[in-house]
Amino acid sequence: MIEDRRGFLGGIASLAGVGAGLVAPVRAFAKAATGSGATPGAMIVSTWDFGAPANDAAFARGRSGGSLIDMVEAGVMVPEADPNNHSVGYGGYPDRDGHVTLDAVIMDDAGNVGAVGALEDTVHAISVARAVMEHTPHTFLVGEGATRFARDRGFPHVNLLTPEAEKAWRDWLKTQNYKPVANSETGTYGAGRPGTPGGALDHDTIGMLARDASGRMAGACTTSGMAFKMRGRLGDSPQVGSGLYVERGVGGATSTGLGEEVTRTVGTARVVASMRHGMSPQAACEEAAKHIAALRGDAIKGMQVGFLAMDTKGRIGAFCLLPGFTYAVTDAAGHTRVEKAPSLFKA
Ligand code: SD4
Repeated sequence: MIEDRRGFLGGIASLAGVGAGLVAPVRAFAKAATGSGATPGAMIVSTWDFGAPANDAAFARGRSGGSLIDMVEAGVMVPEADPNNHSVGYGGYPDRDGHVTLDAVIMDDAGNVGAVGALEDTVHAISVARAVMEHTPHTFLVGEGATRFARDRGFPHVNLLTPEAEKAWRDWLKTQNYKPVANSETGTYGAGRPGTPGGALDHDTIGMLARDASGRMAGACTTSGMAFKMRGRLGDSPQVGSGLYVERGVGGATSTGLGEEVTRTVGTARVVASMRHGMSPQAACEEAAKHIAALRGDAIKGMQVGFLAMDTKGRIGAFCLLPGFTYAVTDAAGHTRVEKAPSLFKA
């Protein structure tokens, strides 16, 4: 666990009252989780099959009295710390210059949000995003400033480039062929060994949404972005309304896949807006994916984008461009399953 010392911005934040009320325990969640007064529907959803152990960690945090923000943070910290996951946190594939850079956002349904982009030398980007939310007057820090903020807050300096990821990068340098591969994220969860979702040109993300029995919600999204991306490239993941959006009384959505396609359509804000206007989470995810396809035509051929949404009642929606997007669902009893999302195209 990362030491959380008070940095110089801590004083500003407490003066401003930033993040007040975010750490109240989720009693309603605990009630639902123990079965009394349980509401139907999902409690936690996350992208890809490696979301399953992350959901379990989030559920455990909720059971032990954590807030929704505590839950989504604890959940996505699992793949962030996994060196075998080449697309999130430690062990992530670097940019084309050999630097591992991380993007993350965390958000609740009251408009509290924190994000970091192009963060370096820090394992838990989501915790730095949370610190931005709770200890600064800002919503988004990037690059050198984000990394300096992480050091100021006491997050340890860690070299994120593992020997395996460095070898993949050096191999890639020989050809410098850049083409994202669809669905390289999914893979081996449940096959008896840790998930290794990364292909050599992998890009992926964990996006997670959690709710309590009263329908309050929070979400988190964290990634190392596209493997071998241009230095300075930011994807959809850390951007509110693209990688993640949560709205009180409506629900939330998160995205994965080729971030540029989600960013140009502000995909998750669109999904949540459709839900606000009465669409089911499933219909809203389908509408957003179809919109990308209609807008972009041949430009998205062979590219993957996936949307995952949950409303305040725990109804889920998931839809993608190409077959292969999977997601993990945890119910109020703590049972987790992995599902396949329907797709717009056959292949
Ligand atoms: C990005 N959307 O940086 C992220 C990558 C991702 O599954 O989600 N891949 O573009």
